Amino acid sequence: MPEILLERPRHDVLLVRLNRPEAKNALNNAVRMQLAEAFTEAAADDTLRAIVLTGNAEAFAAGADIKDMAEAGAIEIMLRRTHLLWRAIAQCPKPVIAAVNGYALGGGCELAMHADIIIAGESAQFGQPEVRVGIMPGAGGTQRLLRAVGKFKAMKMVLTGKPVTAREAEAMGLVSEVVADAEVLPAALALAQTIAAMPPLAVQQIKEVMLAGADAPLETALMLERKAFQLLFDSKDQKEGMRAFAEKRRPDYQGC
Ligand code: DAK
Repeated sequence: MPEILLERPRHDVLLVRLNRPEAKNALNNAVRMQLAEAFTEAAADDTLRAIVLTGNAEAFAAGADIKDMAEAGAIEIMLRRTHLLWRAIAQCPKPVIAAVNGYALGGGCELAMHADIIIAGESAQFGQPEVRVGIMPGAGGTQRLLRAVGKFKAMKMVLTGKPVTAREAEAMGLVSEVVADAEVLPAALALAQTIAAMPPLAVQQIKEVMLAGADAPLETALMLERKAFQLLFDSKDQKEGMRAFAEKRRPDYQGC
C-alpha cells in the first residue's frame, strides 16, 4: 500500500491523504519522500488550484516515526536531509489546506503548520511532544509555532510537550476554524473549491507575499506587496475580474 493516497475530488483540487493507520500516520522516510514528490508534482501542475492535506479520523499524524530514528546518530540524521523533503511542501506555490482530525503531534503538528489554512475537528489535538522523548522540534516547530501563537503559548507547548485541544488551538491562532469531526474534510474541500475558483495568479501572489513578507522587515514586506500588486495589473484575469464586476456578470478566470 502506498503511504500516501492521492485523489482528485475535483479536476482542480488535489487531496493528499496520509496512509499509515497502523502507526497513527507517523512520518517515516517513505511518507516524507512521497509527500515531497506529490507536492513537487502539484506545484508544476497548472490544472491544480488548491491542495487539501489530511490523515484519518484518529490521526492527522502523530509525529515523525520514533522507531525509525531511535538509534540514529547525529550524522545519520543530517545525511537523511529531510529538510529538503519538507521544503517541497513549504515552497509549494499552491494554497494548502490541512484538514486535521485526531492527533497532530510533533512532526504532525509541524506538517499542519506547513499549510496555509488549518481546519480542525473538535476532537483534534495539537502538540509538540518531542521534549518528552529527549529531542526538540526539528521541522519548524519552534519557529512556525512561535510565529503563529506568540512566545508564551509556544514556549508552554514546546517545553512541556502537553497537547492543546482544537478549541484551545483556535483561540491561540494555531487553527483557522474548528468544525464537527465529521465535517473536517467536507469543510476543507469546500474551502479548496472556493479558492480554486479565484484567479490563480492573484492567489499565488497573495501566498508568496504573505509568507515571505511575514519574515521580512515591514518596509521590505510592503514593497513586496506593492510589486506583486502592480504585477497583477498585467494579468488577463485582473482585466476579466474588474470588467465582469462592471458588467455585472461572473468572471471567467484563465490563470494568465
Ligand atoms: N512513531 C512511531 N510509531 C508511532 C508513533 C510515532 N510518532 N505514534 C504512534 N505510533 C504507533 C505506536 O507505537 C503503536 O504501534 P504498535 O505498538 O501498535 O506497533 C501504534 O502507532 C498505535 O499507537 P498507540 O497504541 O500508542 O495509540 P494510542 O491511541 O494509545 O496513543 C498517541 C496515540 C498518538 C497519543 C501515542 O501513540 C503517542 O504518544 N505517539 C507518539 C507521539 C509523539 O511523541 N510524537 C512526536 C514524535 S518526535 C526531523 C524533523 C522533525 C522530527 C524529527 C526529525 N528532522 C528534520 C530530522 C519530528 C520529531 C517528532 O515528531
